[in-house]
Amino acid sequence: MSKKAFTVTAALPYANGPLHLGHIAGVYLPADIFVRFLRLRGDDVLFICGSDEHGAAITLRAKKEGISPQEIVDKYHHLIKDSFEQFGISFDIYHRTSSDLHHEVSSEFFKILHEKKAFTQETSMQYFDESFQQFLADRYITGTCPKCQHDAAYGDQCEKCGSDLSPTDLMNPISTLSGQTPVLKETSHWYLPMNNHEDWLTNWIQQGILNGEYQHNPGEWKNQVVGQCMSWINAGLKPRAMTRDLDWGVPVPLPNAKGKVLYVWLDAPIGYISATQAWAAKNGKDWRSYWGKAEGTGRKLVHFIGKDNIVFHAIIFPILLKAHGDLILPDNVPAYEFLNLEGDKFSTSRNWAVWLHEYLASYPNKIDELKYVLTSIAPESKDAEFTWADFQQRVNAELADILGNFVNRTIVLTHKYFEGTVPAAEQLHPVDKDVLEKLKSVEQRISALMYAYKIREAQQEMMNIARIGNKYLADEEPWKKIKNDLDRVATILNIAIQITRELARMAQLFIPDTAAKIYGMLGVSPDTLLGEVTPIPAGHTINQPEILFEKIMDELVAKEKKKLIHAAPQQTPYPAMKELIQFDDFTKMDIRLGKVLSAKKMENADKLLVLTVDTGIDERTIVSGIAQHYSPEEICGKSVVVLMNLAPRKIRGVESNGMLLMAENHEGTLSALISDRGFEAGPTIG
Ligand code: B3M
Ligand code: ZN
Repeated sequence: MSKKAFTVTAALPYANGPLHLGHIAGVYLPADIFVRFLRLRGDDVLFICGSDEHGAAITLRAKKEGISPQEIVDKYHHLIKDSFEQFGISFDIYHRTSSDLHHEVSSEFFKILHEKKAFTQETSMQYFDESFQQFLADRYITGTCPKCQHDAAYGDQCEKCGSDLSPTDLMNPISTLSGQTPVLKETSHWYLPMNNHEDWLTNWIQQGILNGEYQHNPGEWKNQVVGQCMSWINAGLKPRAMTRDLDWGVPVPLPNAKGKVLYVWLDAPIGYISATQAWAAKNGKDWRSYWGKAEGTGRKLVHFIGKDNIVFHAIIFPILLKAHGDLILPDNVPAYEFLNLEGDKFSTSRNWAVWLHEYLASYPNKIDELKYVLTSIAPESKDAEFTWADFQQRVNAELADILGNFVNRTIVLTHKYFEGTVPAAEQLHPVDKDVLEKLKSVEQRISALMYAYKIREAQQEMMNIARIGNKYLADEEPWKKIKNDLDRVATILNIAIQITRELARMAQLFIPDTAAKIYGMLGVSPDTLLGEVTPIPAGHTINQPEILFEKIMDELVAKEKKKLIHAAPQQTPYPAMKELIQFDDFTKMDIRLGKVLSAKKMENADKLLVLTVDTGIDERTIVSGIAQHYSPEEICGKSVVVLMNLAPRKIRGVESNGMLLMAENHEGTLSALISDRGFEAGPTIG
């Protein structure tokens, strides 16, 4: 495949607080995986990020902490930068918008647009806080949204309905500085007449056409991105003020603009360009080959962002880039939905979050575990949920039991039967050839999924290599054949070694530390993704096995859930209600009172009991994960609530028909539900 060229940006995090897992899952981790993929394929890629250090988010935090905005951004810029580095997000540069270089670049950018008459200067009455002697825009003013009546809309956007607002659109406006009702006062600003750009934007977003030429494939854009842009355009874009009456930000580089700065959403995206210039200067490169229309022909600009940043990256910044005239526009804006936490939204103000720097401090050796889980649940097309129980389940049942187990068996058996020397593959059986063919198709699927930004599915394809390996060993049973067919065992383990290496090759995208460990065990250097690799030859000596993933214990889950709840005291310890369902949805469930007739522990399973339950219409076997809460003796004879019509499923080889419903309190303790009228088995619950 021909080499491609990319400039990849990740949204500049506001330097007003630490990063939490929602930021990571929804922007930075997918961007990093995408860039690792491009680098391994030999594509020319530059990965840009930095701290967004202007805007109300910063100054309001500074006021709250009683320190200067510069002290706020210095504190959080370094915390964020260090967290990214420790977590292994491999930016080429992590810059910052309070830097002199950024001020120069964004001022120059403004002057170019001003000289091209891209702005209109308008005088208007704007809200002013008399006690703070400050004009109010963006987060400095709040009020009722005229579109959806949300009573906490901001001066630039309503977070509830996503509407684009101006401060004077708000009903019952209140200053977020003083809490008082503001007055109207005259001021002048430079506006971007976005309404003049609707036609070309519509063509560009819907057809991929720019200046009459095909610029990108609109079919590659996510539906929710195109949908949000078109709803903004169809609602009629309005002129937007690109300057503010503030003292913190990039000063407007015009003589008659004292006390005015660039709007943060004008200067922040230019931060991608100033970061590129900083990197290029340091590396003797020409920054224009990463942004220039002439110099960067064929280069794809990709912005990884959260869905609340779509309008700024797919409408406002493209208008600015086009108005500038010499710069490329984005080829794609793969915006992510939101990640929620334990049934509620991440919230900095309510401290309902898992902070990345705290996770790294507690679990410095569990970075790939977090990367794998966050990619497994990535909110690519709809909001998703992080729970510590799911984290434990995926690490233990997928990473440890599938991936770790396969690699360990292959390495251990090669040592056991061949003293750690890769044996020769003698006569290949059809099953061997089939496995090797399957491996080739996995790489092709991963590449196609990655170029389509389907990173979660791509990771599942990587895991399928481990599943193929486990099935191959389980079917071929070298531990049995070793008794009388050494040649066959040699072939099986040679193939298993090649599968292990392919697993490492693909794992480099998603769990790079683990990939490095597997390459270390194999004793070979890491591969690229450039075409086929030569098999590890017979006679090669491998190294000793090492455990790739420690199991996550219940104690860790309990500790983190308790920490979360105590960190947000005003929180009820119980998750928020799930989304509403219709009555018809409920009537599909058949729930009845049952009685446990017998109970026994499931062999080799510390959490499972196998129950025989009288349901009033039958006696059935139900496998239930309550062994750590009830002994067989305790649960036997108890009346329980049974979800009858759950599709049967095999659990550790035992068919379970239905599910026991239990109450779980915030400390994870379970309680059976019993009738207060002493009903026997059979009554339906509805
Ligand atoms: N600082 C992130 C946010 O809205 C914002 C992104 C800027 S990217 C140029 O949370
Ligand atoms: Zn609204």
